[in-house]
Amino acid sequence: KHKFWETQPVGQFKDLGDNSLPEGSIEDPTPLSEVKQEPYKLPNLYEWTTCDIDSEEMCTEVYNLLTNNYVEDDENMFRFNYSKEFLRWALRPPGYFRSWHIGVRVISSKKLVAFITGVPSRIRVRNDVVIMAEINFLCVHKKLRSKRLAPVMIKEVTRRVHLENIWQAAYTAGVVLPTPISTCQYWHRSLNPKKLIDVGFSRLGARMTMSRTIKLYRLPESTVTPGFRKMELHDVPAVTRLLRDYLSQFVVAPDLDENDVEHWLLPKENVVNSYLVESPETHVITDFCSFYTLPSTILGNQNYSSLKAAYSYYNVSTKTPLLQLMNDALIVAKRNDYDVFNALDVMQNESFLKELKFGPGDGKLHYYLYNYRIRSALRPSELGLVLL
Ligand code: YNC
Ligand code: MG
Repeated sequence: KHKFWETQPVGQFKDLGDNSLPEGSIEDPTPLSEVKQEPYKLPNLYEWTTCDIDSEEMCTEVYNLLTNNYVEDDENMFRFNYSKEFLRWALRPPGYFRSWHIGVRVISSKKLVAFITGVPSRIRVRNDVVIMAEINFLCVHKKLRSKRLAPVMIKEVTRRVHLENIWQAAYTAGVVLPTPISTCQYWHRSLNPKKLIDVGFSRLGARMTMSRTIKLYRLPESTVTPGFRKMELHDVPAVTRLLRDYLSQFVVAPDLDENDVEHWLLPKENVVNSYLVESPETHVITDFCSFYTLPSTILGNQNYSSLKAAYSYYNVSTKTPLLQLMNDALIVAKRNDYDVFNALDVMQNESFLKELKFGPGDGKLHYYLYNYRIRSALRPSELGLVLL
């Protein structure tokens, strides 16, 4: 059934429920001298290219490939539209390897037709902190689908990860592969219900009018928590402590240091937003929330071409109730013209989703580890990891 994935060091369906298998690495690392030195062979007419995402020209090529060929919803109404600034942010975290930003071109025309990326990350699984690659942005041009190009790209990124002496990876996908460590669900909170209904993202509920719907999702102009403000550079040490402490409760979570927090969480216009609560009395930072910006292209609508979506990222509450903190996040997202606020049911998110009027989406998101076995699937609430 999975001709490629059956050959890979991942949890296999046949082994589900076999508790005799140990947790952790599936295959031992090999000496670096035994890692294949030359790239995997592509079909004739295609060649590998390493993408210099710093170059405006290369970044535009990647942006155009993804804008036209990346992930769509099941009904092909929307397609992710990661911005160039977002791609630069996502692909250049501390310690990144340019060799892990991999493209495929048509030799004759030099047209970019496929892409896959990795970035390094420390991920803790129970008590084991493992250096992994986070694999993302796997994309094959629509005209080249179902030709088994994806397995070659996955093998090539694996080879380049191995060359850096890294042997594990984490990734998410909407499709079921061998075998998810957890299966999560997206929830959506309407901020601009009229537009969402007009473009077919949501539907008017039974016995609801448009004006009642608009009233239902209305939010106040300003946030309610005293001391709620945007995160700044000088907050990095305090936010790092807050996050490390909070994430330690989850089975799988990133092991973040100050450099990671500065990169991943310091606000970046149109890419990532972070807010915190600084106690007006003690000036202690007690709570934190963040979301990233990922618009979707609206396919085939006369009136609208883009949906502005916020995606819940990392949130920590120690003093402000999580419900109130996230309500403030919704308020700032609404004030900044987002149409919808999305969140997975990971971490403690279930505690606010229903009450803050999020509705369940139809797609699922499956989380995977490469070359790392987990005894049995985790509940979404045991996951402390959000990938982009
Ligand atoms: C997928 N999303 O099952 P089997 S998510 C992994 N992730 O293999 P072909 C996938 N594998 O089942 P197509 C996958 N989708 O026969 C399909 N596959 O064993 C497997 N879509 O290859 C599939 N982006 O080339 C099958 O399929 C084999 O032409 C079939 O290409 C697939 O970024 C794709 O959804 C996804 O652009 C490129 O459909 C194409 O259909 C496409 O014939 C729209 O491939 C965009 C899209 C995926 C977003 C993502 C995470 C990717 C993770 C890859 C796995 C990483 C492993 C770890 C490596 C480092 C290890 C170290 C150390
Ligand atoms: Mg293919």
